[in-house]
Amino acid sequence: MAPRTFDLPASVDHLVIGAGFAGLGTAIKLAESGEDDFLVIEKDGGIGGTWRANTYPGAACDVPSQLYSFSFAPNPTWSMSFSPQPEIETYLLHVAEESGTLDRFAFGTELTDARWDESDQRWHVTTNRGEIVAKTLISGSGGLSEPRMPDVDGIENFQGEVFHSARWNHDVDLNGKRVAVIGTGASSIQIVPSIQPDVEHLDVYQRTAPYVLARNDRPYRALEKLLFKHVPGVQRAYRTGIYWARELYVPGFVWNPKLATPAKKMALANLAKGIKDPQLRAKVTPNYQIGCKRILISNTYYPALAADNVDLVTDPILKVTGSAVITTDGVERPIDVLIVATGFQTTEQPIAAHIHGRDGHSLRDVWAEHGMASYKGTTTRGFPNLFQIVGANTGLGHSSMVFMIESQLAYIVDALRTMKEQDIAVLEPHQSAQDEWNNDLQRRMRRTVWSAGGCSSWYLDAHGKNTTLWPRATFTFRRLLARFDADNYDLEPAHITQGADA
Ligand code: N01
Repeated sequence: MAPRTFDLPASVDHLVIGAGFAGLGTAIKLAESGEDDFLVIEKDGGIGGTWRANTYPGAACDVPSQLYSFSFAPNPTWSMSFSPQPEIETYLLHVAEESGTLDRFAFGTELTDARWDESDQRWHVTTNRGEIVAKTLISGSGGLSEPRMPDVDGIENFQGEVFHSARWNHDVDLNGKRVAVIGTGASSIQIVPSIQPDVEHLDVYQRTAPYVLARNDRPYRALEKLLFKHVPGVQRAYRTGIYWARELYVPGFVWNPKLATPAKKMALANLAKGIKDPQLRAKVTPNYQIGCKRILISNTYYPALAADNVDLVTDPILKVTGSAVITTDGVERPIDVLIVATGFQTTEQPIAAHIHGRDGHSLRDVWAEHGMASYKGTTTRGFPNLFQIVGANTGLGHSSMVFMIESQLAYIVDALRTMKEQDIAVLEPHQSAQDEWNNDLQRRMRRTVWSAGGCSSWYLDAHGKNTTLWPRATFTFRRLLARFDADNYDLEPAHITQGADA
């Protein structure tokens, strides 16, 4: 799809940031609810968000597509139970086209600054393509969008090709090359088996071993696809079954890690099946509780590690030179290409630095001392009429983020309906409601596997506080956000006459 460019409007009712699942879902729900005056700005050139940005070899979803898709836009043509990235990107584009909202998307448009102006009760937003004034700002900028480069000494001096997993350089031919991959997270375990057969040699630098379960992936049969398309309820039944199977992980994560013992046994069986060499097995056996870091799924990662042209390196990296990686034991491993699969900036969302609230402070300033904190992961004291999708403590380690996004969309749409019905110009959560919400979350967090599981992970911020994950069942999140709770908000009417003597 060629990116559309058009002059930005001077003002809109609702300005949406990002064209991934969150931004697209917002556009569709705004249009459905009659809130037609909106614009979605997206810095990239098209629809898709993370599913457009992550094009590395082997990129695929580790949540089944029946669940990792909009409930209101089922796709009967998924080829596999876990969809590859290109299919998800195509799905999102198709949903956007069908929704009739595509003409409200301005691509190549990046928010550089947003300031709440008390005098006109509006957000004043600066983009690389001009200014826009908006009643509400709805951010769907994504929790996993900004790559995090590793703090490895000398990496900038490397003379070969170096790129992050989320910014894959498709111009680099890996055939016959000596390649290093830093990191063994969800991205790496998809990349490693995809490139291993082609490269001359592959060094995989592991800091912490992940738990890897078998990936029960399979192509959908023609009959299933026919049923999905023509027999009402079949696809929904699949989705419901997958939802509840995934929800079974919650007790082991948030109540008692012992309940996750069966999952641990399955992961260790997958390891034993994939790797026969006892020394390599020992190196990749995790030493913390399952679930503490994201549980990964793959049938091909362990066999790839066991291949003759792969070395798993567990000695810490000392530095990178112009042509090699040197570990602390003094071993130098020459390479042609360095791939960093070291994840994303999760606990300090980059957009937070650009959004300035009532008193001029940015979200980043406000969150600097105690970490990200919002009300219901959606609204934030001091930032009137700002809605964040996939905000603080809305992430999941076990199920579909699309479920959480749809829960937040219902809340936001109900908030906008309330504003309209009650002639409210400005809403902002009570400090007490926000504090109570976060105190409760952090109290629940203490006994979760993410806090007590003996690992460090991207779920935790610099203070060791979990500001990313939701520590309860996902249906509880949905219930708590089902209705906009005006009682927990300061609500202001519009200033009487803007610009007139008062
Ligand atoms: O990133 P990660 P990711 N030296 O942060 C290591 C989603 N996702 O891109 O564990 C050496 O998980 C780091 O080591 P350690 C999913 O939510 C989904 O893989 O911190 N190593 C770790 O091994 C996922 O959780 C899909 O000790 C360093 C790795 O880099 C999230 O994205 C697919 C290092 C980073 O792992 C992020 O996954 C892919 C250093 N200096 C991703 N710094 C789906 O299928 C970091 N590491 C849906």
